[in-house]
Amino acid sequence: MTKEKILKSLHKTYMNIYKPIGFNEDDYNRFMSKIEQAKLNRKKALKIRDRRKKDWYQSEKMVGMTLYVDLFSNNIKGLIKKIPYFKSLGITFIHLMPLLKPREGNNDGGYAVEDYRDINPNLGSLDDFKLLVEKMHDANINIAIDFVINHTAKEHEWAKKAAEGDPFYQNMYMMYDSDEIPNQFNETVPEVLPDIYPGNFTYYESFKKYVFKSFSEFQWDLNFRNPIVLEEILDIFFFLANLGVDVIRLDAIPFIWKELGTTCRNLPKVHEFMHLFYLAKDYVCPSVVILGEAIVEPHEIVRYFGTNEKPECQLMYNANMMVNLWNALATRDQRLLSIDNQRFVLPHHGTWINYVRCHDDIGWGLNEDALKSMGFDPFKHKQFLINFYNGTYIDSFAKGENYQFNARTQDARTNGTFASLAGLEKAIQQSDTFGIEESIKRIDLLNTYMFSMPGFPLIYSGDEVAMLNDYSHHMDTSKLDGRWLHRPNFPWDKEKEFNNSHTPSGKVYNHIKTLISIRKKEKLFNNKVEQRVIDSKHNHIYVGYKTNLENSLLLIYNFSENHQILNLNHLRAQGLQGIYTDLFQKKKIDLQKDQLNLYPYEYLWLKQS
Ligand code: OTU
Repeated sequence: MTKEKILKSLHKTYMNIYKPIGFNEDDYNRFMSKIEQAKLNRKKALKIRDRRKKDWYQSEKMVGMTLYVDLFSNNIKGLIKKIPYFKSLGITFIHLMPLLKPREGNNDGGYAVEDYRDINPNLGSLDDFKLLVEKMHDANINIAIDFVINHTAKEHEWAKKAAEGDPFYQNMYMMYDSDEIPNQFNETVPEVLPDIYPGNFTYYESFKKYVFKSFSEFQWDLNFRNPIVLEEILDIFFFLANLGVDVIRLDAIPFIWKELGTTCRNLPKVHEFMHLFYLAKDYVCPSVVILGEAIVEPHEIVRYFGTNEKPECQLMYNANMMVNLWNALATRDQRLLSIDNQRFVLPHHGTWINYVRCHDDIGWGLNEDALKSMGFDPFKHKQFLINFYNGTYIDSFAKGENYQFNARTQDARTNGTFASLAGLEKAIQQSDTFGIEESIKRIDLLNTYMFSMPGFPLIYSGDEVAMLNDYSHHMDTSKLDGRWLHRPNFPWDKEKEFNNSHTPSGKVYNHIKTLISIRKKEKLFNNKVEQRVIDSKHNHIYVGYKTNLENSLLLIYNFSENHQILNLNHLRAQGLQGIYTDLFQKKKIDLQKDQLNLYPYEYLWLKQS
């Protein structure tokens, strides 16, 4: 976009948001003067970084990892020492879980920020962080950090001044004198944490106000109707960008705009804000990438990419594929993956972050229409998945726990590590050697699948060495939230096992290492190359196809623990032919044959040149 075009669109978007609620050119000029200032403040070294290819994050070389600094390496200095670990694996992108200064005690894993302009003192200082970014960049690793824009901790200085009664700061939050408006909101706004922090408001006797809070009591929602809030938030955005951060993860974006009579999720104004963020960052720091965090219905997630004409986020979490993978593992049925993987066309800048597990729970948001068309009752099916993964279902291999169980609706989400949910924990407990082997096959299958999908893979640290659930958090009063089940300390004491392919962690680790090295060498994994889903006419077998002018890749996955036979007629009928070579085992497959026999949980990346 040209400078003139960005400025024109900024004006238009700003006015779309603020004109209908009574703001004018003066407010816009104040907003713009902050943006111009941020452009002047952009550091020289980073301006050079800004010149790199705009689509750098779409490369096949992108392989991500998410980690908590304290759980992984105690602190930032410790993390710098671990750079060789990432290099030897081949990681090129690291998302550091919240590390800005949080409130003390329970802070939702850092998602309750007290000071956005400082680092959590338990992890280090701003200087440590700057050094970390420098060293990571030297090692060709991009850095992402969280920016929690929907809420601050109630200990943030704005919140403290609001609680002291200062109306200027009270207007930065959503505060009400009586329960009249809160009650109206409650009629239509669902609860996020009905179990631990029910309701959407908290009443504070000390300053006699009802305060809007979507999440925990100590996380107060910001009031984006107040343009000062936007200005402050953008100012912090540029402050973070100026620290050299490459990707900024905007947390909980669906929640930032509220309107009476609605669910206060995914409202049209949120999309105007996301476009505004995109334009502002394109103007000030064009190489910085916006990652949106919206774990909502699939058709709502995809809207946060915006369009070619009106871009919003460049990266989004592919939550839909993540749930479909766990569904496929439990049912051995891949059809939802096939259906959903061809549902949306993304704008050019839009890129999925593919993942199997993350620091949050799994919410069972499946494509209900597709389920119905397959003859499943969506409610019963969700109950099956909940019980399968909490391990109560009779034939389940999984060991997980319910999260936010709602007795009225019987609804629940699921906690647990990748390996425990995939069966490794149960098999180890039962000294079941065959079960251990089978669970590793499941883990390898899911990782392989995730690594081959359009977008780029993101490993949740610990999963690369098959970490099991951590039950010790039950003893820690600041970790009462059930999600700590899958947030264990990284097992450096077992580091020797990682490269020992006779142990489960070694097996999983080695396979990931192989995936990374193959993926980085294969141009067909660039995000620009689309993937076509091939109808395998087989519930257990997923087939995908990628091609550019020179080469093609055929991706085949057997989601069952039994041998399966793929009828190659169906592939030929869809225009595929010739001889392919598997990138893992080097075996050759001729599509002229009648059928392909697949081993239990077998995966193939077949290449034709
Ligand atoms: C995010 O998640 C973070 O990932 C969580 O760790 C935080 O607790 C939370 O925000 C509050 O800061 O409910 O299950 O659509 O789904 O923001 C995950 C967005 C969450 C929400 C998402 C939230």
